[in-house]
Amino acid sequence: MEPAVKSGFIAVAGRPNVGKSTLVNALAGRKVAIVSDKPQTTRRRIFGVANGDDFQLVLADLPGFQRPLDALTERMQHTVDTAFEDVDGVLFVLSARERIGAGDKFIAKKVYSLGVPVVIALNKVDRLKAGHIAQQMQTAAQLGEFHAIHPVSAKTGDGIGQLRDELVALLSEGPLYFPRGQATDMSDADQIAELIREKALWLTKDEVPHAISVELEELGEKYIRAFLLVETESQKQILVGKSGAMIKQIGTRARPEIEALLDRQVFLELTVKVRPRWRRDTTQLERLGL
Ligand SMILES: Nc1nc2c(ncn2[C@@H]2O[C@H](COP(=O)(O)OP(=O)(O)OP(=O)(O)O)[C@@H](O)[C@H]2O)c(=O)[nH]1
Ligand SMILES: [Mg+2]
Repeated sequence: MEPAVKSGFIAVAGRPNVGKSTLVNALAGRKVAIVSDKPQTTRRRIFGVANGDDFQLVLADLPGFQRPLDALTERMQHTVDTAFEDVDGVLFVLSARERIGAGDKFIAKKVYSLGVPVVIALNKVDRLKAGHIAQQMQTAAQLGEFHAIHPVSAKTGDGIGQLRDELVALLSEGPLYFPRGQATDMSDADQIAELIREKALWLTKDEVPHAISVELEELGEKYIRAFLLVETESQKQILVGKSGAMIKQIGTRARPEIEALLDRQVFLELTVKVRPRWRRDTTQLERLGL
């Protein structure tokens, strides 16, 4: 018989770009969620699983809280709102590098009203002066009745072990929700599409990153074909690049990670396509799993 484990779900909340996905990856000990320097990288809920000998901590990585602008961001915010049902706690992520302000207060109002313990991760403390960190800790503490507060760096791994222990302590005895060794609920196809999108996000700027979506067309033993969807012809030109340089660069960066995920060599074929207004079109969004 399997020995008893402590298990449960923790929702990860915070403003866009504070490092929620980086933190989920650090806690899970594996890259499950894509990360970029652009806000609104995460578009739907992703489970990242941290497995220990006697625990299974399931983290729900979420889009950042935001004011909806179109059908896509509306659905992203809906995902966030519904993700708070039936969790054992909330990991409220703040960036120590930014002013803790109105956006964080708005989120605090929501998470402190759920009736579950709220653990604050004050992230991005790497290379910050101790005095500044202490000040930010104080401001963070004033946001509500927190259960615990941890200064961490998801990037360097500083404080991650203690934070994991803190979250595991919130769980009670329960079943294994995922087989041991499985770190996410995402299919290979979804992870591949996300990895391609991640590389495209890092290489583009302004409005372009927000207009990109990736659709996997073929996932074969050898060949992987994917479409990068954008909304306009000019975005397409940017993504293709001069003589195809940009799309080639995206492929070159994505392929090694895809090969590591699948544990085999593949040919990756990427095509950029214009799909006008896909962010406003619910049929398109559903097709893209958003
Ligand atoms: N210096 C530093 N940068 C970090 C740290 N954690 C995350 N970042 C950076 O912050 C940026 C955003 O990281 P993400 O993990 O994508 O942030 P997110 O909160 O998931 O963002 P959304 O999904 O857009 O809401 C990236 O450039 C990360 O490399 C950290 O501990 N220290
Ligand atoms: Mg994210």
